Order: sequence, then structure tokens, then C-alpha cells
Amino acid sequence: MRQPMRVRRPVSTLSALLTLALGACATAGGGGTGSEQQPTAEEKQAMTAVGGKANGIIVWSSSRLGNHDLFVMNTDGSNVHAITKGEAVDWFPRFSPDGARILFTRSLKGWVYERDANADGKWDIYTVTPDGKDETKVVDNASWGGWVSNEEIVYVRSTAVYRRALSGGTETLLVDSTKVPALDSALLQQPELSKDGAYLAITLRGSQRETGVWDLGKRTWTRTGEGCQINWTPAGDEIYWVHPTGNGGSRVLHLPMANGKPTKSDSDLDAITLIDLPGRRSHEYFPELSADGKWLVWAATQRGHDHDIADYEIYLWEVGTDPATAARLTFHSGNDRWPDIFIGTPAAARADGAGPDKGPPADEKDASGKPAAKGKKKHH
Ligand SMILES: [Ca+2]
Ligand SMILES: [Ca+2]
Ligand SMILES: [Ca+2]
Repeated sequence: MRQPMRVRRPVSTLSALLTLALGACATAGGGGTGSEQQPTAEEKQAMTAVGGKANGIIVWSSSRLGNHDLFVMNTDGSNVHAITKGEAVDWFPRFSPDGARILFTRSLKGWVYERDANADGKWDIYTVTPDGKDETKVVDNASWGGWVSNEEIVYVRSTAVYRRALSGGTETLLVDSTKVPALDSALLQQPELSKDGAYLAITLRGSQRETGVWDLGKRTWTRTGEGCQINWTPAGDEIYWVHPTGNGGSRVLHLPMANGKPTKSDSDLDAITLIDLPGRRSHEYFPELSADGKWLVWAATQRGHDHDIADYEIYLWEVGTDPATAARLTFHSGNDRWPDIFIGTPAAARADGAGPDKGPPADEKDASGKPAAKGKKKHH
């Protein structure tokens, strides 16, 4: 229900347009229900070829039922269905390493912008199974929940990143930007631990707008460039992130890393481009690799860029192949954002909130937050 604000006083054309644009964003629910579209024969063929080969499932956040809910589909775009419902905004879904649970962020009440992702008192973190069962609140007043192992998670409360057992217990503070001059009290977004648990990839917003890596042991910040949505590759030897350059105004870059620092220059952006779609729908965001590192999911628009309002569509690509072979998987004018992919058969979720291979208790870690867990990990 987009209702542009009325402009009551004379304003310049440009500021009137800006006011209208902002007003259009000030909706009761972002994205809107939109409408279903149909893939072309060529697009259908790509869905079958790429998605059939991947043979997994994708979870993402879509506004198509009127507010954002989590949806699941097969990687070939079939069997699209909602697994959460209700007037809250459900987004940032992340599969646990064993696929048994999906961690996600939910608004306390109704519509909340993604630009308020770090706002105090607006979000809680939940889990749900991939078939929409056992919905459980796991963290109060937090957002950007991600997995460390099947038993441990990281998440953000405003300017601080914490680590904790999924089942509860004591929070371990990993970094607080108000205590680190280089971080300048920035809002911390989408934190992700490296495979060895020594480094935290973080996107800064608010007072700073950049990506970088926090060394948990040395307590130092290494800036990795402008842009956002920085991730570690599952192997832990590279970062990848969204950069505000390329076709359509964004692309996904990647850089090799060692000891928490890039080992290659970022002076030639084309040489470090992971994906930049040809054609008009090339404003890429929300990149996420599968746990085996072979598949990349993301979403792209051809106009507009508001994360939670614009008509993003989900894409799947076999890493290393011709970008032109990437398959568009969704065909719906609503907002489709933050996909994650799971390859294989998800483990059955246990009723006590822990995964099938129960790791050591949450207190078995040192002050740097380095993991003592022996369980399987997915670092994407
Ligand atoms: Ca909802
Ligand atoms: Ca692009
Ligand atoms: Ca869409």
C-alpha cells in the first residue's frame, strides 16, 4: 500500500521528487504483494539446467503475501511456498550447517525497514525448520543472526557483536564499535566468523560505510573496501562482498585472505569480480555461497535498490561458469531478498534446539571467542 506523502508547500522539482520517493518508501509494508510473472522458455531451461544440477533448496524473504515471510523453493525454482506467516517482517534467513534449522530475524511488530536493522528494540531472532515447524525465539532484541556451528550463533545488538550457544546461556562479546576508535561507533551488520574462528567479517553502516575484518586476537580492524555484505568463503581463504561498481551499479567482488588481511591488490576490480550479470537486471545484492562453495545465490534488480522494497529476483549460478548461464529463479514483482542455499538433505531438527551432533557447552571457549566446538561448520 504505497501512499506518497502530500507535498504541501512549494518545493523545487528535485526535492519534490525526493520527497515523493521517500514517501513512497514510507509504506505500511515494504515490497507489496506484487504479482506473479512467467519465465520465458529460455529462462525455464536455465532453471532446470542450473537448479536441477545444484539439487538443493533455497530459503529467502519475500513480500509477496503482503509483508515479508520466509519462503522455500527447490533450486530449480519449483515448489515455492511460505514457511512463516504473520504481520511481522521475517528476513535474513540462514541455514544451519546441517540444514535442520533456519535462523532468521523477525520484527517485533509489523513493518520495520531494513535500514533500521540495528535499531534497538525492533527485532528478535528465531529459528524454524525448513518445513516451517518448531518456530522458536532464540535471542531477544538482536538481528543479523548467523551460525558458527550447529550449536552456536553470532548476532548483533546495535554496535556490538555477540556469540552464544543456540540453546541459550552467556553471551560472549566479540566486538563493540563504541569501544574501538577505528570502528567509530558504527552500526555492525552481517558479522561472520572465519573458518578458524579468529576473524570476524563485518559491514559497517551509520558513522562508517565500509567492509572489513576484525582480528579477534589482536583486536585490530582491516578495511577491505567500500560496499557491503561481506562474507567468508566456506573454505575460509577468501572474502566476497557487494561493491557499488559494475553493470547496473553493483557487483560481487572476492579477494584472497591470509591472517585476516587481503593478499591481493583491489586496484583492478574486474580482476576480482566474482559475479556481475550481463543485461539490465544486474544490481546484485545478498550474495551467499553454498557450504561446498560451488553455488552462489543472490538477488538482483533492474531498477530501484531499496533492499526491502525493490523488485529483486533470486539468481543461482555455478561458481566459475559463464555468468550468462546464471539462472533467474523467481518471477514475482514483490520484493525477494536475502537468499540462502542448502545442498543435500537437511538433518532432522531435535526438539531441544540442538543439532544432531551436539557440541561442547557454550562456556568452552577462550576470551578471544575462538571456538572450542568440534562440530561441523559452515562458513559462508
Ligand atoms: Ca510476515
Ligand atoms: Ca551488476
Ligand atoms: Ca521479485
